[in-house]
Amino acid sequence: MDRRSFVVTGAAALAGCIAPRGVSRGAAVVAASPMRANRPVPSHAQLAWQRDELAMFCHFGVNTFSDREWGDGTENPAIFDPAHFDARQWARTARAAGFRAMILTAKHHDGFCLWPTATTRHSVASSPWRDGHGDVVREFVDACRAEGLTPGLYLSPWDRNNPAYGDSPRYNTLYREQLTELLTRYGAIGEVWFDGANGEGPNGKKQVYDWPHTWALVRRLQPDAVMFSDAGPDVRWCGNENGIAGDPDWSTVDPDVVTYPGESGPLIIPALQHGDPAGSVWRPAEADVSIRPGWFYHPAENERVRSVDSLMSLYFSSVGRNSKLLLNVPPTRDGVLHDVDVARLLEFRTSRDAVFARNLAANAPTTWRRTGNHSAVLETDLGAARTMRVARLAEPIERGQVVSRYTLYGANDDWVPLSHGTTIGYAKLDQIEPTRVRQLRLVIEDAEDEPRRVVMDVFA
Ligand code: FUL
Repeated sequence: MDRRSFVVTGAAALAGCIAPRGVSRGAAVVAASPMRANRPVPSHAQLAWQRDELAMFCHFGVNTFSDREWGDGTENPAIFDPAHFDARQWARTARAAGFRAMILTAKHHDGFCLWPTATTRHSVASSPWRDGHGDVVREFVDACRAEGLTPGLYLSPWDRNNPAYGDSPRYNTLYREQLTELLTRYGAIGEVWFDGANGEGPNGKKQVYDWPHTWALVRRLQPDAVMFSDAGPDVRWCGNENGIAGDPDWSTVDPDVVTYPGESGPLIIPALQHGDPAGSVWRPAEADVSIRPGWFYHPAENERVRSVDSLMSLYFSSVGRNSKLLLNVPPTRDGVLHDVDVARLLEFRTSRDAVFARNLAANAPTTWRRTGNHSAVLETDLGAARTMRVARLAEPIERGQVVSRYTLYGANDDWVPLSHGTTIGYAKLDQIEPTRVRQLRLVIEDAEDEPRRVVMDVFA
């Protein structure tokens, strides 16, 4: 379902008051050389977020039981009763598949809260699950920690159940109370995920969100968390729900273009997809997509789980384009990940391990030389002719992102171009027609500033 059609503008004036993380706080600011402009760099939290590479999204709630994608808020909490609920199985699977973080829909648009909140009776406390004493958020967070994964939470601002929705100040206060519960009861939360959907309330009224205060609250309660939304402030949506990052994909943005979640207009999607090489704020892209057609579990989709090839292609179009992949794997009505999804995730891991098994350039002699203020050449000698299929390029992003155009050449006898590209950033993965090469030459043809030494790994 396209959330854009439910998005309404109107909060723009409220947005933009909170300082972006990359600029405001404890970022690894690098002393500028005379040639170097003062470019944005990531905070420690943004760096850690990016290095996770893979996060698993879990859409779970009353929709799981009603077989819908968007509940309307009239669902009876009695339908929520996962007989074999096991968050540890979710986390064990995620970890075995090489994921390092997980995000749970603590509340989706239907307003049903997966934790026993004091703000509404529309929650697990009114369900038969664990006799009304259960707490999905608690079990989720505990399971993540037990498996060494970073937990994250999604709290839908759009709430089709709550009578306060549409009564703007009253609902904004309630929304912040819900966030306060989530961000004070469960220890460190790595990512807080804000959706931009903004439909009408059950009372037919329009809600005007108060993003600056909401973001400030999160920053105060969980200073080390990153906040995701169309407008960040720390991590931005990549502009589609297909898991495909832009090319080019800059981690820097102009914060005056997308100023609040759900903003629409002709400039928005291109800005989300590509970022801005001249942007003043570090706000990398996250690519969200589901392993199934829907975000929630539907029995009829058991045959429509993505293939390993499709997952590999997502990996190349997200992590391989300077983004992070947030792959949704929805738990079933039993409260576990389905066998088909589990098997597919493990095959995905096996496939990645096979592709990245051996870095042919690991100990190869390599030279880096600047050829101009915005250009450089990296040369590697593999020692013997090898068949290569994938190149992984990486800029030292803790010091910023600058490369805007490059060509990779290989030679056994004659030099031939192997791939052309635009941005590199945290990681750029180039799939190459299998070619036997002994020498490799990466030519940085253009950059926003003096390029710093790029790391190149090569895989057979
Ligand atoms: C969208 C929502 O409307 C979908 O249901 C889902 O949660 C997706 C990740 O975000 O905006």
